[in-house]
Amino acid sequence: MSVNDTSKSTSAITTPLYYVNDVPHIGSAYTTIAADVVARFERLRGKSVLLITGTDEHGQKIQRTAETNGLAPQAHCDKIADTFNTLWQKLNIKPDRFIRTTNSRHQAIVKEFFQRVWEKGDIYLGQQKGWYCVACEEFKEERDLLEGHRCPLHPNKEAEWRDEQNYFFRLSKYQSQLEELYQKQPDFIQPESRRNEVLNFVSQGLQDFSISRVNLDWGFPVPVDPSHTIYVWFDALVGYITALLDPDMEPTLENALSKWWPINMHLIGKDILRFHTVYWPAMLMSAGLPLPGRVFGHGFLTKDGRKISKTLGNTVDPVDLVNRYSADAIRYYFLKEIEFGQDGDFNETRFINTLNADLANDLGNLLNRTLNMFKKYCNNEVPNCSGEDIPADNQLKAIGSVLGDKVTQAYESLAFSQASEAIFTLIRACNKFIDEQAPWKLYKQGQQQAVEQVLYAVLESVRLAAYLLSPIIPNISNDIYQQLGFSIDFNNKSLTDVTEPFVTHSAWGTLTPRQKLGEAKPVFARLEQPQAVSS
Ligand code: ME8
Repeated sequence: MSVNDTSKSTSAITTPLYYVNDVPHIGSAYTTIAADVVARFERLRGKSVLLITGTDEHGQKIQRTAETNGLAPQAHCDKIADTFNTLWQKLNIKPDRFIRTTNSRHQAIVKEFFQRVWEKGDIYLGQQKGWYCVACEEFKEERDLLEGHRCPLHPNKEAEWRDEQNYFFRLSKYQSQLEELYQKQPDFIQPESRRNEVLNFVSQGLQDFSISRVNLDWGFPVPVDPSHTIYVWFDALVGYITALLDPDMEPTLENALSKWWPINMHLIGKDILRFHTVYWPAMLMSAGLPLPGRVFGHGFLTKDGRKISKTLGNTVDPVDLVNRYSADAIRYYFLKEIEFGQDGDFNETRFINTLNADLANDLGNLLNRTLNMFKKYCNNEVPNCSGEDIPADNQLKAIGSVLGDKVTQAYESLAFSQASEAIFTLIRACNKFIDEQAPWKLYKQGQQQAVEQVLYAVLESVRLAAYLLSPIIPNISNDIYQQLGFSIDFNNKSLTDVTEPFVTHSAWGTLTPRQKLGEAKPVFARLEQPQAVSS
């Protein structure tokens, strides 16, 4: 089952549950914006959507960070979890569930899940010897480490040698079932390059992995042996199930799975692909549960072409960005400028240039000049015509008539950049069309019907663009829709196909004849390049 399976009217989408070792950074914002856009698009189409995000709060990394900050682990987690919630609000991200893995309801679900896997005979006590990267919370193969046993993902940190008794999960038992899954459901792992990466990893042979730790307090006790704590990843992945519980439900596995399972899509970065496409499906197979629809592993962001890292001192603070610009600006830049799935770069000069070119000039100015012409030539109202009255060879009608389907397909495959590009092709065609048709000349020549048809075609195209862009830039779309005389609120989660049908609004020719138009107001103010930033 995938997110584009239209036969299923409910859809659960997840982001990773982020570690609370630090406040959110631009990477966590990136994934969560993308997930919010998918959720908004699904809602626009009339689906019931559950957008899940949250925080991963156990493990050695968090315990050590709390100690360094002189706080009790729970107090530390509470403080950082709040900063995630605040950022999502600022970015106009509307999660339905915010799961925190230190929640006692989650403990009940983890316990039951563990028990199922235990009863299946897939957990055993063994000796774990190896190099552990605390930052990844993962044992590493010696061959995968850099000189000095440093982890390639955290080169400034040395992996630690461990030799201890742990409980293990029989991952190796699921090798062939996993391979069968990847063959039978080729879109389970996306994009294709990530799928190949996983196939290659699995074909080298899977090894059992340890799912408990000793000498670590900050975690849930292993139900069958409280001298061990459950490995943070085993606990966190099950968080996706806990998140499905309605607030008034008893925390049982049966309840959690009753409404939204299986999850349609896990949206993650490429760094945690194995956990989601190998470990997690094997754990679910062991627990006898259906598998999620798909896992999409997007690329990594860099800043000015360099890895974002605290050590390099080039982190991008999403709170600062949203305070200086706006939620829509940030949402638009990251989804338009970076092909989702590929690595991408943040550069402030390009950020400003893109926003000015697309949102201030092409879209904002177009709306403004069009509404001004309506005021001058059409009594500030939509003419008494419909899309059908516009000749079929009108180029805007030709582009606009196929745009809904094109953009739908792009959103379904998470090709946000393609979706935006297709929409802006129409916007740019509008600007050209006005210049070519020169409605001011037609007006002077007394060709009122021709003026009305030109302006109708342009305004309708702007409307369609605003509608299709609404998952990405909901506030700007709201402003545009308002100026066109509609009362839709794209931030309202209960937009349904009954009250505001997607089929009507995503088609070209929906403007209401004789609708009074609003006052033309700028929808996106031009941005100035900050002095200190160089390209
Ligand atoms: O891995 N570019 O949490 P985490 C793009 N707790 N995305 C980035 C990024 C970057 N430079 N850096 C991080 C964990 N991300 C676990 C998850 S899930 C049950 C447990 C994003 O806080 C990206 O989505 O380290 C990546 O997968 C995630 O943050 C890692 O978040």
